[in-house]
Amino acid sequence: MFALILVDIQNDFVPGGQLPVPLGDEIIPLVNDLQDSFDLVVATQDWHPSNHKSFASNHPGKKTFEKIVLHGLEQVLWPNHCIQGSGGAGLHSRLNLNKVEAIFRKGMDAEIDSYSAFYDNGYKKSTGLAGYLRERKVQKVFVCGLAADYCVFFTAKDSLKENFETYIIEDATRAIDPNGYVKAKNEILSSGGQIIKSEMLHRHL
Ligand code: VGL
Ligand code: ZN
Repeated sequence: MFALILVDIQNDFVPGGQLPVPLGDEIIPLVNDLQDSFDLVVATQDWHPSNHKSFASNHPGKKTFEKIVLHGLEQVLWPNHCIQGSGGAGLHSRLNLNKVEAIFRKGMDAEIDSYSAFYDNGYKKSTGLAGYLRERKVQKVFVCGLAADYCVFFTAKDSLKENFETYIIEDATRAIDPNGYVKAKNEILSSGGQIIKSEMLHRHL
């Protein structure tokens, strides 16, 4: 079975949002088309309380995009984004959700960030996604969405750790920082993952 994971395609991550990924909204028509080729489609939703420690606003004197150490882990300080119940946290209105069987929320613990769809950044808690995919007999996991250098990357990395055959569909993602994406891509390739373009998808299904 083949699963497609739609990572954080939320209003705050597209132009006009609080943490816009450049050209992030461009992926939506392709992501909608891709869904038809999969046995299972799931989505993730970044879903932070307003006191989340990944927000620069919760560290007086610190600026956005500054890095700190938070409970022993490197943490980028982000603008406030994807606050639970806010419009910015909503999945994008043009994203087709009809085939999405489950939405995994993440980033709800104020003390730790959570980029991956599988675990928080400190591997303290699982979202249950790996077990869910295994119960649905998924062998191949395809990742798309936002942002390529953060949540898409960490989701693909954990998917490989969980022994799924893992692909990033490159044209169905956009990065916050293009240099960060080059590094991310190399790490996925060297860990046994694959980076494909959607036009090549048929060769892998
Ligand atoms: C993300 C930064 C902070 C992402 C989420 O979805 O890539 N990036 N929270
Ligand atoms: Zn976040």
